[in-house]
Parts: sequence; C-alpha cells; structure tokens
Amino acid sequence: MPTALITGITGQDGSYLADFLLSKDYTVIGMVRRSSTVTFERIKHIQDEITIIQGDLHDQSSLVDVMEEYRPEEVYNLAAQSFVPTSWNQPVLTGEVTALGVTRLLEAIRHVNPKTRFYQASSSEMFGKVREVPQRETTPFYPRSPYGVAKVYAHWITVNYRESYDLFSVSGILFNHESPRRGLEFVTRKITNGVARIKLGLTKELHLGNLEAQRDWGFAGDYVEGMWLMLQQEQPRDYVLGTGQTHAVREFCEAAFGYVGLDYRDYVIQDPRFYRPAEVDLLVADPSKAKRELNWIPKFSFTELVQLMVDADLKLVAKDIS
Ligand code: NAP
Ligand code: G4F
Repeated sequence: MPTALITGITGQDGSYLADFLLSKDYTVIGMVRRSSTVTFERIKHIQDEITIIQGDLHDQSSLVDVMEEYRPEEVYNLAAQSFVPTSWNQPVLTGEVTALGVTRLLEAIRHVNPKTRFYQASSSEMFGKVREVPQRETTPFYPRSPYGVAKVYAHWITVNYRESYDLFSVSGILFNHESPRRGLEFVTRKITNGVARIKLGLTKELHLGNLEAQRDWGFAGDYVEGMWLMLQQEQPRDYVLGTGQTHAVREFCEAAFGYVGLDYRDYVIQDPRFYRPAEVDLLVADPSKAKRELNWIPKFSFTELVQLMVDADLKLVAKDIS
C-alpha cells in the first residue's frame, strides 16, 4: 500500500486525514515541528500506527531528508500558520510558513522524486472580498489578510510547479470545516466550548467579534476524503470543497445555545477586541466541480455539525470539572 506524508498532522485536518488514510491501509508518516511540549492531543489514539518524524516548513534540509528517507507516493501539505488574526500580528512568519514553506516542499519533491503527488491546503480566504457569489475555481482572488495573501502565493506556486515541471500538484480550495478537534480560538469551537462552560455553570459570558460574518461551514471529516480523492484522479486539477450553504456567526450562536435550551442574546457580548482590520463578509462555495468529477458530497448538515460540536464540548468540560 502507498506511503503518505502529512505535514500538519497534529492539527485538526492532519489528524482526520491520518485516520482516513489508515483506514485505507496507507503507511502514514507525520511531520511535526520541534516544540518544548508535545502537541499530540489529536493523534494520541493513532500514535502507535503512524511514524512521526521531525521537520519544519522553515527548514529546507528537513524536507529533503524526509522525502529521501520515506519516498512517499503522496504528500499532503496541511501545515500552516492557519489562524487569520495572528497573520496581522506575525505577517512575516505567516509568509515564511504558509507561502514560502510550500515552495520549499515543492522543491524537495522536484529534486527527490518528481513523481510524488502533492496536495496543497488552499483556502476560501483567498476569495476574501468576493468578486462573485457563490465562489468557484475560476472566481478571482481578493485576499483580505496576510494569511489570505500567503495562501494565494501558495496556490499559484502549486499551479506553477504543475505547469513548469509537470508535477502532479493540486490545490484544494477548502471552505471552513470544523469539528470537535477544531482549535479553541476559531469561532465555531469558541462558541461550542463557551456554550458548554455556560451550561455547566463555569462562566456567564462569551465575548465574540463580528456576528454578521457569513461562512460556509462543513464537517472536517468529510473534507479530508475530498483531499484524498483529488490525488486519485488521472489529471491534476484544482477543486473547491464546501457545502454551498452559508450562515452568519449569529446563526451559529443561535443554534448552539438553542440546542441546550439557552438564548444566546443573554450571554454573548460583542467585543471590539475580536474585530479584524479587514473582514471577509461572505463566503459560500459552488462545489459542483467536485461533485461532478470527484463524486464528493459533504454528509454533515449545519445543524448536525453544531450539535456534534456542542455534545463533544459538554462531555469534555464535564470531564474537566469532575
Ligand atoms: P491547524 O489545526 O491550525 O493545524 C496546522 C498544523 O500546521 C499544525 O499541525 C501545526 O503544528 C502545523 N505547523 C504550523 N507551523 C508549522 C511549521 N513551521 N512547520 C511544520 N508544521 C507547522 O489547521 P487545520 O484547520 O487543520 O488546517 C489545515 C490546513 O488547511 C492549513 O494549511 C489551513 O491553513 C488550511 N485550511 C483550513 C481550513 C479549515 O477550515 N480548517 C480551510 C481552508 C484551508 P503544531 O501542532 O506544532 O502547531
Ligand atoms: O473561525 P474563524 O477564525 O475562521 P476564518 O477566519 O474564516 O478562517 C478559517 O477558515 C479559513 C477558510 O475560509 C481557513 F483558511 C483558515 O485557516 C481558518 O481555518 O472566523 C470566522 C468568522 C470571521 O469572520 C470572524 O471575524 O468569525 C468571525 N468571528 C466573530 N467573533 C470570530 C469571533 N472569529 C474568531 N476567531 N473569534 C471570535 O471571537
């Protein structure tokens, strides 16, 4: 069975992709960066089934070494500085990792084994101040954050290496996808964890930013299958993955609080500290190409996603206080 290298395996998507590839009998190599404490929370259930190696998108030689040692047939580049607000505080680091890191990895592939299939984790943030609704593969980009700008570079270098060197390199333009493994700083998880803490009496307030922003939210487990499907095609092509439905942050609050019998208006406080210098107001995907060519259809509805996340956070918070 093939070997796959996942960068960013300790993140939300990396952990679901590792689960998925193991279920298909892949040999999974996970690249992790060195830190003073381990960040294996999301992969501890599969730690014995995968090979963990150290490497960093900042460091060219570590990428060449891993390609030479494991010679993976597929590389999924999920590593990034992925939190949009941090990209205004650390724009250079964001560019180094999220943009130039992709060139470093492509160079490693090109020199060690140009037959390797490469997936780049591109983002609907590239559409930013959207030029058309819904957004599809041909919609022009207008990024609104240093993160979005870095992802546009990463997208085009992936396309460019395909066209320049004939690499099988594809860019998956994914709309927001969430899960109980989502980082606590992202708005969906912040809300569902806040709901659980309020319901269980640990706090009385939840401070949020812009409640009117609209996102196309799906379940992360559905999206990692789409990544894999892109690398199984005969031709390397770029695809948008999303649900085709959009909801405001306010609606997410309404659904999450409502699920446990609370009214979000009694607890949510709009706090300017969480506003962004430039906002992405509306994202909604046209995933018809993925449906047509990959037969990819997300299985989770918005309501099921909200309930899955609230239930998981209720369990987690209850365990923490017991
Ligand atoms: P995430 O949970 O923030 O995970 C990011 C991963 O990147 C972590 O494993 C992190 O390692 C790793 N990383 C960060 N800097 C690194 C470096 N210099 N070298 C090596 N690894 C590094 O993100 P996610 O939600 O799983 O998203 C996965 C990818 O998809 C990202 O590229 C993100 O930008 C993109 N994306 C996500 C969404 C979404 O809605 N989730 C949508 C579109 C695109 P540590 O654990 O050590 O921090
Ligand atoms: O959950 P968010 O931080 O996700 P955002 O910025 O859409 O980015 C995520 O999705 C992208 C795909 O489109 C990925 F590429 C990226 O890596 C990341 O996974 O914020 C969603 C919306 C924003 O409009 C934000 O202004 O929620 C709004 N929001 C309102 N209050 C908040 C808050 N966001 C956060 N993080 N925290 C708040 O308190």
